[in-house]
Amino acid sequence: MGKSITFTMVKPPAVRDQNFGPILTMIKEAGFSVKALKMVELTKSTAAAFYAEHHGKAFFEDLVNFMSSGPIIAAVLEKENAVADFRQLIGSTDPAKADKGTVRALFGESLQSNAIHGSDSDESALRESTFFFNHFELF
Ligand code: FUP
Repeated sequence: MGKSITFTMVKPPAVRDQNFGPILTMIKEAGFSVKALKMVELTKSTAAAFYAEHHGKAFFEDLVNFMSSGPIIAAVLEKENAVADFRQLIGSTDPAKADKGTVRALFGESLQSNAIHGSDSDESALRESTFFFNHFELF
């Protein structure tokens, strides 16, 4: 099987608490390579556009405020079976339910503050990667 990509964001509290280093080490040790990387702060409207699929849900406004509350680190990662393998590495959305040793179990604080994002499909991975990175920023 050929290599594919996934998109990730380390969320504001995990960036603020300097957890990016250990998280990146876990990503490297799981066999992913970095195709693009940057630290940026989302505006509310940018966060709302990124999470458009959740528009109208009860948690949407809190999610938008949370994701624009400080800088995030965005990256595009490459590996065989990238989307599924990355979701296994980060664990369930709720850190309390995430498998031991996963990124969310280790660094997540709550369902909302769950340390990291991972794309849920190849289509999402492409959409999310090009949302954040242009042609000249993808290697
Ligand atoms: P995931 O694919 O695991 O990142 O989770 P979802 O796409 O279902 O949700 C996106 C983000 O919305 C989660 F990371 C956290 C937040 N969320 C809530 O705050 N409350 C919920 O009930 C569900 C999701």
